[in-house]
Amino acid sequence: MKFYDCKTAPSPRRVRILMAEKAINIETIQVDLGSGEQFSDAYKSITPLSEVPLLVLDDGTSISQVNAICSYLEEIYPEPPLYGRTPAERALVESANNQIVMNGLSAVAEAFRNSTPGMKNRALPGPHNYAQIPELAERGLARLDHFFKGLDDHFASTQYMIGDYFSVADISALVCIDFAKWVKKPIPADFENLNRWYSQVSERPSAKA
Ligand SMILES: N[C@@H](CCC(=O)N[C@@H](CS)C(=O)NCC(=O)O)C(=O)O
Repeated sequence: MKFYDCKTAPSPRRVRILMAEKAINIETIQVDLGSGEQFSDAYKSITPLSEVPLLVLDDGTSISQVNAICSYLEEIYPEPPLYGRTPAERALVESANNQIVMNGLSAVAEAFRNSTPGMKNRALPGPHNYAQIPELAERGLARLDHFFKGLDDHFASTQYMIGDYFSVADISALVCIDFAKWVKKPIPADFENLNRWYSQVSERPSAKA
């Protein structure tokens, strides 16, 4: 297997943390997004999406999208389980993970990609150029305020995203909070519950991935 990564980018970090939790070692190839390597003919011949992360299996099967890659790795490296241990827990993990992607990660991406000068015409990842819409950057920041408040309320009564069980939803939320620093949105100091959870998950060795 080969894992196509960019060590500074948030999406592949979600996969890296999952791999660290499971102590998986996969040959890793860095794609330099800063210099536009994702648009090179060599990389486009592997994935027309021009995005990272990407997992290429030994038979040449190419899997894109963080959620698909992480689910695949969970199947073939089931320990420790990060997608739930019972049918109900699996449903709760998937529900929480989807909400973090929709309401958290996409809000940061919206704010970052629509306001950063270096992202001009790159308001969305992928092979097509889209102009920035400043209103979407503002909306992303407003959505993040709501997202942080929702998490702070959530962690008032629970240790992790799903009870006392550390899951892939915690990985996604951790990466989201760190990504939010790119748009100057740290966790507000008075969000004690969210800060407690963040310190706890950040201290796991996998968080360095
Ligand atoms: N929906 C994709 C999103 C992946 C994504 O946004 N990747 C970014 C890096 S964090 C990327 O490849 N950006 C390339 C670009 O901006 O041209 C997934 O879940 O894997």
